Amino acid sequence: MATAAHALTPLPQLSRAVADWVNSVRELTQPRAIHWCEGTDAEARELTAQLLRGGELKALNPEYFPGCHLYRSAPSDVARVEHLTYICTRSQEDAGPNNHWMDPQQAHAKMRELFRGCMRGRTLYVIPYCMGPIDSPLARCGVEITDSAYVVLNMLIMTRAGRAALERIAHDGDFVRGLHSVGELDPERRFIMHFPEEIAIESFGSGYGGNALLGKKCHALRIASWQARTEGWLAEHMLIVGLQNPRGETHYLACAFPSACGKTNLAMLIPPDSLPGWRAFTVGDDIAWLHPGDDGRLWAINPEAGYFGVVPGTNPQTNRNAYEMIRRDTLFTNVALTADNQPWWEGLTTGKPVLDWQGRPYDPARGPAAHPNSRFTVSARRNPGYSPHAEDARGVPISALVFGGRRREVAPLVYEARDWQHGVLVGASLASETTAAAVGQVGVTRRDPMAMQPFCGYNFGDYWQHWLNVGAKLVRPPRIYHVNWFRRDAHGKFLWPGYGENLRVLAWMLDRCAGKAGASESAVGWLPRPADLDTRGLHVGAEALAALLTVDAALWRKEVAELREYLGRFGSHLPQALLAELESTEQRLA
Ligand code: OXD
Ligand code: MN
Repeated sequence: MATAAHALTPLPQLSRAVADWVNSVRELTQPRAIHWCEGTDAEARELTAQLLRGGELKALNPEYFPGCHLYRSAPSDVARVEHLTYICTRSQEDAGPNNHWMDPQQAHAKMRELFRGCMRGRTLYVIPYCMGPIDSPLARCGVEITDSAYVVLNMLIMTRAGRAALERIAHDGDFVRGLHSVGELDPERRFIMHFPEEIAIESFGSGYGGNALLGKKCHALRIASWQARTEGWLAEHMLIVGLQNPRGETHYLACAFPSACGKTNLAMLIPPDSLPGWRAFTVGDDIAWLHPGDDGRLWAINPEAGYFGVVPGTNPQTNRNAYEMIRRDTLFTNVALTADNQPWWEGLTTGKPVLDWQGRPYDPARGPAAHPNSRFTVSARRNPGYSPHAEDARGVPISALVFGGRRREVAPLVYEARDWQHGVLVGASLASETTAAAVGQVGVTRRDPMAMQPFCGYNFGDYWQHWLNVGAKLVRPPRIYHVNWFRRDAHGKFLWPGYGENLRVLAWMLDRCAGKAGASESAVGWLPRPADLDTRGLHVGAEALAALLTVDAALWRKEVAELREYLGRFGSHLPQALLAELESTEQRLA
């Protein structure tokens, strides 16, 4: 039964530790007012009204997009900033060559100067939040302090935020401290600092997504990966999807892909009409916390409660459920507008943009109408395919882990690792073309082990050893796969249709797990032969399918030589077992 509002303990009295921290931040940042977030709908409505009055939010066409709003970020603040993101550990070796590192004392001193007085004339918001179902022993809590009401609105959608989270913090004792200020949005005064040894985050100068919604990348990946290592679990950049086969059995897969490579689409997969009887259920679209269970299987929860998805490309053909989901109660960031105030983005086949993402009259000569990294923020409950088990306290059991990159060549459509140890090498070997999700050049192939290059809070060498250790605890480990939906032919055309058709590949994996599907052995792992895939109704020529399922030994020898060079950078931290796997692969390719 709901308790009357007047009977509730005031939020600042719930946790002494949180109140003391808020006080010390108040002294440093000098805000005009403090707002503790209750997490109620009324509060979200009030904050929305306030941003609408101030012109920071724009209401979208209420007939076609009820409850939807547009936010435009500063043009220099539209993506994650990996070059300004630091892991601050006492020893640089603990952060590893995969991270930018700063000494914690130096970083704190630098950030103190940036934060000093930065909230004068602003409101300081306190957002207690829980990552994961509020009653799950696998969930972890944090508190974000921010001076951005836009960040609050996002956090209210993306996490379980408010009173219940603070009650849990008061009970559990510990919480991740995340301090954020948009500052002056000056790219020259922007830093995203992580202190895993203190479970703390300090982010200044950006109001955008992964830089500012601290529960997401900063907490649920960078800090959580560190916590997971100490506690014996894994925090991964993975979607979680349940697939129900025509016999009514559901199996769950957790899939790691770099940013903007289709995780949301795969998590919300719509089975093609030619594969009747299949259904897909989304548990999560970006992050998975994986725990070895008492039964020797790997269990997963999604720490998030919403989706912060890439908008361009979303349409009824590519992702009907996402298209429907974002037509109501959705916060859009950096999309274009039509004449009748509907959001517009590249990939929509209807409507016409009149204002671009910066609010200027649309001129194709200036580039796309919507920013390529424009986003929607929406509650997971709006997803018509939201899994009935997404909120289960113990999570869902994982049958297969899938790594995938965006590669024009080299990586075949799919292959299966020989065992867990080999699978760790397969994950570590992930490489992908860069996307607009982070500032920097787009389309360059870079190493992105386990899709965690921007997100692992410690030395990758130690991280791979931790993966091996977790595998050793699993009596029934998931099988491990690698996929590439992005292979192209000599003319640059995609060989594989992707989207719902990916189900054919996932179905093969699940049949392999059940010991029912065939495969042929290659130097890099097990591949389906064309006949092993269900190709009923699939419009892919025999030649294209053969190309998709080919391992080109010459290209792979080059690939593996590059991988050896890359892994060598981790020196004594590189697990011997991984090196041995690499050597076996080299021998098979020789
Ligand atoms: C994201 C990302 O926003 O990976 O999920 O950049
Ligand atoms: Mn992501």
